[in-house]
Amino acid sequence: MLTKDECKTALPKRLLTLTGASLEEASAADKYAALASLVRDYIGQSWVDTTRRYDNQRQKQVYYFSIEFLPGRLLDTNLRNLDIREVWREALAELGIDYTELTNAEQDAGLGNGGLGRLAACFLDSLASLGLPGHGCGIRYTYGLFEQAIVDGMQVEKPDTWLKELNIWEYRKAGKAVLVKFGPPLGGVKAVPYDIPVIGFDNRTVNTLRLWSAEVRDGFNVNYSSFGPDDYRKLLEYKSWVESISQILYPDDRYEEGRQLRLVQEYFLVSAGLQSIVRHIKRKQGPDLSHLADQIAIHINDTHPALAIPELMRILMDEEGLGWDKAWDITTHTISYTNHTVLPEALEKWPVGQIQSLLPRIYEIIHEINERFCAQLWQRYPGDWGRIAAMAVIGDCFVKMAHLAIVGSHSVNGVAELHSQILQSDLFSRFYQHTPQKFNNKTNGITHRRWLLSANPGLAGLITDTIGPGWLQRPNDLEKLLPFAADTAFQQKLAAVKQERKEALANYIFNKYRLALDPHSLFDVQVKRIHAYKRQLLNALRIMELYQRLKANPGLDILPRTFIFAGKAAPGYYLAKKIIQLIVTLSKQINNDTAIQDKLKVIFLENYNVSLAERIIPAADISEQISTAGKEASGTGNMKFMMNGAITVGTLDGANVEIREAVGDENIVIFGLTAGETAACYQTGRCNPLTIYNQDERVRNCVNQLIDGSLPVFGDEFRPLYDYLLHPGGAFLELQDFAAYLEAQTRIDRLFHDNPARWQAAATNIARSGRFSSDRTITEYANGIWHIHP
Ligand code: 26V
Repeated sequence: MLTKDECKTALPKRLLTLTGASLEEASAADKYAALASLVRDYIGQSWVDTTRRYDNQRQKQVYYFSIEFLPGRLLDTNLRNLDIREVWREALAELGIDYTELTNAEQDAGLGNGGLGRLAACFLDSLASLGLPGHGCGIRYTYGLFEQAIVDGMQVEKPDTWLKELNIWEYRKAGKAVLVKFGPPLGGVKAVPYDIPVIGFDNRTVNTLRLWSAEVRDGFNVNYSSFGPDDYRKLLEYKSWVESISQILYPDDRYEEGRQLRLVQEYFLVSAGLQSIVRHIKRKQGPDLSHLADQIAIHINDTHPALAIPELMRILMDEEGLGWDKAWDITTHTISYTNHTVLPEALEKWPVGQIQSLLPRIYEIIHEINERFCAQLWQRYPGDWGRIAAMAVIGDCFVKMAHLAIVGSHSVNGVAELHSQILQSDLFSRFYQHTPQKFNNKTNGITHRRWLLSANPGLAGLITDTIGPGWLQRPNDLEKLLPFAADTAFQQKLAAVKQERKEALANYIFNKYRLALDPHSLFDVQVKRIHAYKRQLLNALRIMELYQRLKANPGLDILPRTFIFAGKAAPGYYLAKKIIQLIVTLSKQINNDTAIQDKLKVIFLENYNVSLAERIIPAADISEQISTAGKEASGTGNMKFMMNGAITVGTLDGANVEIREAVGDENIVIFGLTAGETAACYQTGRCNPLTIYNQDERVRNCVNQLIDGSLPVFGDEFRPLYDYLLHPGGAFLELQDFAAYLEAQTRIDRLFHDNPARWQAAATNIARSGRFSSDRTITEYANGIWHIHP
């Protein structure tokens, strides 16, 4: 480990070799690169040691396959986990370099859409920090999720060029490339791994996130003698096809559109990943693969990597010479699957013809899996054609990826208690009846190291001062805060920390948008992907209602509120983009209205990503988690807010249910229809929004404003939202829950009027957030599904 003085000499030296710049002329990005490159030096040995330890001890290892990983920035995390953060901070300070400015110069690794990809990143952090042998397997997209800008009130998308500068954290392993074979005429594609170290917290464990990049295979078509213009064009076409595979992350997490390239990406990921794993096992543990299921576990994050099932079958049979039954036994005991959504439009299904032509051998295997599975069903449920058709892997000329994933794995889990219940009783009920032992729950979690320790150092410091540092290793120790929740001195310190985070966010917003916020107003926050079911529109409607009420009665006794929104809409998701436009329009109208004396402000922050989340979440007073009950599988933002002492206003959906159990009814504000009630609504068709519209004047007033010219837009911009809300059966029950939501907001007002009660609630939320650490989640996966050990 370097001393402070060594750090001070090392940095300018590295800066010079790496960027050719002196300390004086170097940009923040240069200085970031130099420091990150120095950190690389520390990692190498532990990385090699960790790998050797796993191999020598023949430890069972888990590989987490995911089409998305959303780690965000890595420098600060890596410095901290290596326990060299403080020495570097001091060294930098003495060199006159601002630590935060330097770390902020890092580009986010944004290779994911939202919750699913961020969960994968939290899981890697917990695996390494618990000293567990577990690695990530993904795609090295040249372009991550698009950058969002708001222009004239509307979202525009710009490419995310995160690899424009050298990516210090990746190690290209050209010698470990594998060939991924597609059917003719496409042929083979070279998959080159780029390894990123995943550093455990203060435990000398360094695991690997392996991201695959597509390249043309070596020596492809280099034939100098006959190299006419036509050959050149063909070569370029082929090259650009190959390179397109790992070019871009699909920016939609809503509609499965059946795009060919997406299927290519999915197979590319699983084939490259499995081939390299099998090769490694054979090299280290010998050629006999009959005990593979004891050597490794493969986890598939949603169905995107579900082709791992037929691909592992193919490798075991065609390349290793095993028979079907043995191969099937190994495959099903190796693979486990997590479902992340119940929305029917997001469930993957691929046209038979598409798989057949792209991956003929893989299709044959899927076909055989289906035949055998249906035969087995026929034995058990003779004559029950309806059931068998509903459960088949192939039906209506589609391969149903969730069915494939369930049939081909030994474990199927949902991501919160309620969600797992819904899988068992509804979405996968027949599979549950058939093989109940496969089904289980693993409630999501978040890494408290990033989302509390790093994102909110002030709060982390207060916690450590109060209960000691044990909570870093054992997040459940946060419960030791409970005795202080009612303590006035502690509450004051908690309030001061929150105030400081709010001021920092207000400064950021002022510098970027020239909008002055009142840091003493309540920061009421909804940040997440924009989706109809997440109901940002419901939030917008109640802001309209409150604004109208305040206009009518400027003396109204309310606590001033700042409504903060952020989130990206899928580029083709028209309604979501309209919702953004509505929010931006409201901000124009409300922020400029002097009649309401700055009591309300609305802001939509551009380009929500991990780094922006790290700024926003610690500054929140109120966390809006208001999805239609039964639709949000878990949510993880809800946990991040709770851990930072925000009070949740939420429906009984996803993990909100468990947050409520953890904190008790006095420390959360729950409202609205339950999952049972929303399901009944959808089934009976009795919940006509028009009924509510006609009954409730407040609803009518707000909804009408969308089309009656009250909002500062030209033309009929918001008619689509109006139509959506009133369309029978179309909407996500926004109007059905509207009155309950308003009532919930009055409960929030009441709570925040009572200072001791409010800070007691905040403290209780923090104290009870330990169970939502991904360390708990990963421990459950490790013991219950993967059977791996530290
Ligand atoms: C789905 C699709 C479908 C079509 C094309 C591309 C694509 C890409 C991603 C997805 C995944 C959607 C599922 C998802 O992100 N689920 C979220 O998972 C979180 C982690 O478990 C959970 O907290 C959220 O509630 C859930 O919405």
